Amino acid sequence: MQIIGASWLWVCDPNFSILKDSALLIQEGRIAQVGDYARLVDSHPKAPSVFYPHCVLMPALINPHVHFEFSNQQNSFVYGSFEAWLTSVIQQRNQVLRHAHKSIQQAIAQQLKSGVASVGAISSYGLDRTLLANSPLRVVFFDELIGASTPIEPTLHAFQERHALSLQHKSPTFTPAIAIHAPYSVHKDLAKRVLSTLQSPVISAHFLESQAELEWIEQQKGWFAHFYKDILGVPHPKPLYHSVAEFLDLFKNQRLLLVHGLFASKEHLKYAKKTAQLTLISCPRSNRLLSGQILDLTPLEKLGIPFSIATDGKSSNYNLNFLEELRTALFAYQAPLEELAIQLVLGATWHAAWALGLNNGSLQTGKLADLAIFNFKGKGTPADALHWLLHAQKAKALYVGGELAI
Ligand code: MCF
Ligand code: FE
Repeated sequence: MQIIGASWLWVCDPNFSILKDSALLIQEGRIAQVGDYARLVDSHPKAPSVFYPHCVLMPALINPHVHFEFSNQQNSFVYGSFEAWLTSVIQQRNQVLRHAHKSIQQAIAQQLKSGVASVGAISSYGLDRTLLANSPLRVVFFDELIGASTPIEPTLHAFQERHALSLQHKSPTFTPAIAIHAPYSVHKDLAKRVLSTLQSPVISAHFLESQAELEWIEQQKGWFAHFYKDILGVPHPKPLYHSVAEFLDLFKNQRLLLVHGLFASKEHLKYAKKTAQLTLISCPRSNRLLSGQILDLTPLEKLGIPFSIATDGKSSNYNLNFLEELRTALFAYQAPLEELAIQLVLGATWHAAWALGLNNGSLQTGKLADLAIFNFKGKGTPADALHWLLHAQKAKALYVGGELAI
């Protein structure tokens, strides 16, 4: 049992409640009580207690979409067009993936330093599995399925083997899950076989990240025809799905993270929301570098679709600093400033926890004691979120399941 308190406590519930001079009573890695610091100490005199003055105590942040395996990438991939980027990935990825060990460890350290305790890690090859399983991070580990060719069996068996290795690491801080790479790269029979034979508590998929992807599915033409013919050597390529809806039907009633969605129409989003338990994951720096666009939040707001921010991987970013990613979103997205800052904080806590199916992301009784503490002289008003976001550089302390991680 321990008591952790601070000058300001951000509950990170949908009302963005702020408590002054408050604390958490922590028992067996969970929040047992939330209340006034002095009163909690009085009523539990034997519990060790710590108070962080001039600080904010909030749920540890959650980065729901990272490709750790590409942490070595600096200037091997081409930016400025999604098409040029994807071509360069096909050509250069082997050299980028080599000797990635040290840079993966640095990327993990960068998460912790930015106050991130939970990640949604997209793993294409399993190179990051043991490093993540042995790290202090709470990880939802998405083995990513990719494969457009038939017969599907060789890819299916290789994936089953990769996922079986992940299942061996299953623990309270390591949840194996499945990612379907994208509509342009995963054969529907393969996706269906994987999703019907393997359980996944949550599914992640890249979705309508480029105009070319939309044109390929909806009009069966454009750059992807050239990509399949000339780069992958497929003689008569056809899209792998008849429509966007057919891709989304793979995920009926599942907890689903759709990543990017830059070229999704309101109709696509409406259908996705109806079909699955949806969260939209937006990666503003990756989107700027690859597709040259920033997500429009208006349709999400109109449809009541929750969103969270993520860094993506160094495959499409210059670092994995989650606080910098949130700040980029603050400057790039069109929305009233103070309210946007609150929504970005809630996206990184409350909504991201729901998206990944984690019992954290909010300082409420029963939640896991995954906590971040930052230096911050607040005023206790809603504008605090904005001022914190503008200046936050690194966490002063980070707890995962009540244990100090940094
Ligand atoms: O989210 C970005 C851009 N969209 C698609 N894929 C990736 C991203 N960052 C890394 N990737 C990986 C993906 O997991 O790049 C490869 C896959 O391994 C592209 S397809 C060969
Ligand atoms: Fe990605």
